[in-house]
Amino acid sequence: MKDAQPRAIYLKDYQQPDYWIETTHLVFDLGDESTRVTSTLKFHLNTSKKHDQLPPLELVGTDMELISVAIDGQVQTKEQYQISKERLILQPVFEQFETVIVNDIKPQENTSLEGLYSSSSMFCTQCEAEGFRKITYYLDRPDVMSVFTTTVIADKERFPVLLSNGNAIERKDLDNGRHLVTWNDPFKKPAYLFALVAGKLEFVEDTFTTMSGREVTLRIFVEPHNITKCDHAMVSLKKSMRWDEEVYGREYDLDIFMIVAVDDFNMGAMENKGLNIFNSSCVLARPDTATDATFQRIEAIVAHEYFHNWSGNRVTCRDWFQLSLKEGFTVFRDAEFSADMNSRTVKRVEDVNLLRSHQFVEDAGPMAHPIRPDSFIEINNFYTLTVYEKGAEVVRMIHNIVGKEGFRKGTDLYFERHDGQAVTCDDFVKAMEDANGVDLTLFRNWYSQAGTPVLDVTDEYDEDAQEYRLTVKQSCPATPGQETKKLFHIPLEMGLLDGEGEPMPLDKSGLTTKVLDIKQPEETFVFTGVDERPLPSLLRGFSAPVHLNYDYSREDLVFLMSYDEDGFNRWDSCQRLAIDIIMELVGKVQKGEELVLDSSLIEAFGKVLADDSLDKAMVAELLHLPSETYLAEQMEVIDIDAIHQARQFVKQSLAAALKDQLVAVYNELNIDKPYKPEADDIAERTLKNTCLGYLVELDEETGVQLAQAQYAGAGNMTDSMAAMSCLASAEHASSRPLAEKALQEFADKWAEDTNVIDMWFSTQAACHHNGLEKVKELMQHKAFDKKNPNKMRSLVGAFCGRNLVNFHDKSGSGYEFLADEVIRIDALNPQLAARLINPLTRWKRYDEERRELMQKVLKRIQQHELSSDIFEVVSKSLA
Ligand code: B3K
Ligand code: ZN
Repeated sequence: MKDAQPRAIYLKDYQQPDYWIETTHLVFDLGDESTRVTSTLKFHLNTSKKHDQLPPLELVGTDMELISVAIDGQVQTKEQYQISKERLILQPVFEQFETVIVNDIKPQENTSLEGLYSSSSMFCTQCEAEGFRKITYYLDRPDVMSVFTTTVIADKERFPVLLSNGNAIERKDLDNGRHLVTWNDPFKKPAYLFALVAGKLEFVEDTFTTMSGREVTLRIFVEPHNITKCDHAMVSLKKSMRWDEEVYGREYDLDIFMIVAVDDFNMGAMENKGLNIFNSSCVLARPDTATDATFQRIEAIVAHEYFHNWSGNRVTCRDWFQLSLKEGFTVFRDAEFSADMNSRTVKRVEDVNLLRSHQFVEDAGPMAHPIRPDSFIEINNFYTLTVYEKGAEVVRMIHNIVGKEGFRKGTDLYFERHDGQAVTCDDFVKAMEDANGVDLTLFRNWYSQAGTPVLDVTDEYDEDAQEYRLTVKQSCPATPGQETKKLFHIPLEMGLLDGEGEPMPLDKSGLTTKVLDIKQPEETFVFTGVDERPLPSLLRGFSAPVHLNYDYSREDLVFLMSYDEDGFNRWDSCQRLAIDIIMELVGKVQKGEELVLDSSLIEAFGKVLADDSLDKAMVAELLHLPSETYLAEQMEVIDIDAIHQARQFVKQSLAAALKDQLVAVYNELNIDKPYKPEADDIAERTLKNTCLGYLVELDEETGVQLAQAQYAGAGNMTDSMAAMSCLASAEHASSRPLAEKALQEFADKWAEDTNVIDMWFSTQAACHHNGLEKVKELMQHKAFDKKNPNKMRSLVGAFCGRNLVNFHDKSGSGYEFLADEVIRIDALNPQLAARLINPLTRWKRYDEERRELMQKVLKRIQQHELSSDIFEVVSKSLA
């Protein structure tokens, strides 16, 4: 721990800085053991604050050695400044002044992957949120924006490529085989958007002509062995640039846009100005090395980081409490982009699935926080599904309230009003209000309140009066620090279906879908002229991130699945039906009763499989049973074994009942054609592999044989990976040796490809046939690296987050293992440790025995010297 007890900081305490920085000039001399950083900063007093005398200049900096500091050319003596582990305090004598600070850092020893660090043979940076303070002493806060000029000096042979933000303005060879490159970024930016890369890299290049006719150079830099895996990212980048011009009128602003792929990275990617740095797993793809899911992830992440150039970089956050200002908005932007590039409904289903399976869990747990938190101990703990995904849902609700054109008016005003500024979530909402003349006062509570609101809906039909009344009650459960909640403004999109499944007009205009604005604790909406009892279709398109309760019968759900004009609700009805049936079976498992599958699910799935009019990706989504995690959320006391057993039973029963159809669809789609990562082809492969996933559940050889043949003949990684994981999880005993053989062959073939091997690790770690011993064995594999985030996530993360029955083994061995790994990793890389620990934080939801075991390991972790990251998660979980 840095201090004895890390302290929380509060949004209400926000104050502007005492000084602003106009220009930042950095010189990096990259050495074999350490790097010398010389920073020249021009400051001026913030005159909008009242000062009796010139305040001290408090710079932050950690893990560095100060060599010298001068103000306006005067070298400061030790008596003239104060230095501590985290701060350098100077006393200026003029309102405007220049500092020159020289300090040494050791990137080669930096295992936190924050600040400047080394990854394989290269140097790179990660500064968001507070990594810049590991590079040099600075005002490391997002409201301090300045123009950066960066000179990088290094050995030319080992580091021929030297990159930073902006445009290269000088290149020069120096003595001793060293060289120098200077970059200038004309756009003012906060330090978190600073980046530097040095290495022996190759690049692919393309150009993009912007809407005003400027030509921009696009480069993707990778280690030489990855040069054949950049095409998809480049195509995605160009699509994103065009889309942002067409949909938001936003043009790229520098002469060059660069992406660099690195293997050691704590998250997916980072939007540094003009120089995005990516986790290699989110940029590299070739049909034989990456699955469809990876291709789609790359398209989405490249777009996300590119879109930040406006939503995040040109207009940035005032403070880190406002993180959702850029993240929620940018996730909304990338989701819309993906929806436009692929299937809109499928994208919506995927996003809602993620939100409900994971964000709802977070919102109901000990770390629950509003999308704009009002306090935190460690900001890195707040890069959450709540800030990102729920944040995007909040932006989506605004989009739906003001409409597509109104939203564009709002974003135009927001970008125009705040270009070059560091602003707040409230500024965003205000721009939407001002551009559209709407009042979002009540809506603002979405920013300040945690927890998932609940809508309880009931209805009445009065045949005589031909009136249908829908009553909606809203509530929101208490969350840590927020016992009672204010009302929300909840847009509830709905429609009514008649007995034939036809949409009914909702008013005189004949509209068949509309948004009800829920603003009261309880409200009744009356529909007149309704000539038969309708069936309501509620929360269409998942118009608000809420739990919606309405007492649908199983017949109602099957009906909605078949007839609802809203594609999302057809899927959701199918999910509700499956949940209802699985949860009933969970009860039976617990009582030791015989399990019988309700035929309505078999009929419904059979109909879906036979429906040629449906998009194949949608069919695959409809056939996906709710995840164990989402099912777990339906139980007050989670019984993971019963959930697993009931879900497996349903899967196996469906496979048995629909075997012929599944085989027929599989065969129809199992055709040999060149791989293309395009929506229709992806849909076909997804559906084919979904069918295979069912067939291997049968305790007979049909599925195993198909999987084996697919593995042997696969022409792309999607089919190869799907077949291998089907073999690994298949029920029939004949699959075991075949799975072993396939896994071995796969490992031999891909030994040199770190991203492919990660998928091999995670397939095995997540497979329910494998227990902890297998994970421990895999951790000894030569391709495993105990410090690398991708490796840790693919083994430890996949086991603890996806292999629930084995992680929650009654012995508590999974918990002890995770605690050991968290303690070990925390000393090296706190951000990674804080992500891995997540499965332990929900301990209160389990049975008493497991509760105690989990609580015990959390307390054991607490005994160690901890980072602020783990300290915060553990102490909030135990509270
Ligand atoms: N802004 C970065 C995330 C930084 C995380 C720092 N712990 C990537 C993104 O959301 O685009
Ligand atoms: Zn982002």
